[in-house]
Amino acid sequence: MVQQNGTSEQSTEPDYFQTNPEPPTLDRQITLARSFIEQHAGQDRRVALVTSGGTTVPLENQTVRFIDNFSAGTRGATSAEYFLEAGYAVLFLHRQFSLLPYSRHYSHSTNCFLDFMTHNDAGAVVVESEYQQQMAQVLSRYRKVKQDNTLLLLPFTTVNEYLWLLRGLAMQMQPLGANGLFYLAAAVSDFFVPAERMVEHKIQSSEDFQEDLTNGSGARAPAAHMEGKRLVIDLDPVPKFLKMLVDGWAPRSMIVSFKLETDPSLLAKKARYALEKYSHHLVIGNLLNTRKWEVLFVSADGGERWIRVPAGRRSVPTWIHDGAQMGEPAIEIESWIVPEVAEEHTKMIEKRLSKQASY
Ligand code: PAZ
Repeated sequence: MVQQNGTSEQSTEPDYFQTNPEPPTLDRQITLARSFIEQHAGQDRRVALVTSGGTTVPLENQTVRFIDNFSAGTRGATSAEYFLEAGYAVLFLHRQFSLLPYSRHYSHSTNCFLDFMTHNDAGAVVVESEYQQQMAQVLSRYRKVKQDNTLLLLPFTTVNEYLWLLRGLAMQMQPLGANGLFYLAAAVSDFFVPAERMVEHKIQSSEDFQEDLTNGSGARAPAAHMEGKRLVIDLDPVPKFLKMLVDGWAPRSMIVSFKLETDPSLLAKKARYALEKYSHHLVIGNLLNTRKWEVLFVSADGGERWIRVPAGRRSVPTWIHDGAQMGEPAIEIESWIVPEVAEEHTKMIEKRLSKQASY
């Protein structure tokens, strides 16, 4: 496809991976993923790659400053648990130190795990009696996942690490065919600093320490640089990785992407646009302020459908009062999203099988 500026969209892939360095941990992570995928392919188990949390955009090679986004990884970590419950093995590609499946229930920002503990009469540390039941349930699900080796945690921090990992993992998942599922819940930066325009050292704010970074060569200035007292940041667009995933890296898998907006009037339009542009299977739209209790499914067959958790059953932080009744457990919207995605995945696999049988 030729864009208005005359460059080919597909040509961005080799360019990106030729000009932006491979992360030093990539080989190790891909090796771990390969043996995980082989184990589950051998057991004819479906494998979901769940992406989660936000990518960073470093402004310096020796990074002091970086651009980040809001995502805590709640959607990804929660969804991963429901995929595991549905029988999938999960590659959990997540922002380092963001929420993780199972431990998310006792994370430091909402529920400090120490608040669940107490001393018994003998002085031993034990779980408070009121939390015993809930913690026992989480613990037994976690133990089962460890025992079956159905969850592999793969961390990233920068958008560059994310892109290299996504590509590498997608290639490893190719032998799974239709049994592979991509569930792209991470908040990936749309803009970045390309390696060739990244400064090595911390950007100096004081005019007394600034150097001429182009050395009079006429080259483009570094993407982040000082102009007098002002910090100027001039970012390049991140290549359209969803296009590369659908067309090249994972042509036989089911691909589900998320679309985040803040303007309600744009959500359906943008979700449909993404689906038509990339020709994958499903876009799940959500709005920043309501994402924990409503999402919009936009599917390739033309359907658009809201899934909404009713007020009173919403899973919201305890300091927000939404009228939840005592004794009514909150519903995590992912407990509705994931079974629907899994059902669509089943339909896709059955369609493929019947097509193969008719040849
Ligand atoms: O991580 P979180 O639970 O706070 O937020 C989840 C989310 C809004 C990042 C996710 O649902 C999403 O929409 N991801 C895709 C964002 C985008 O690239 O449009």
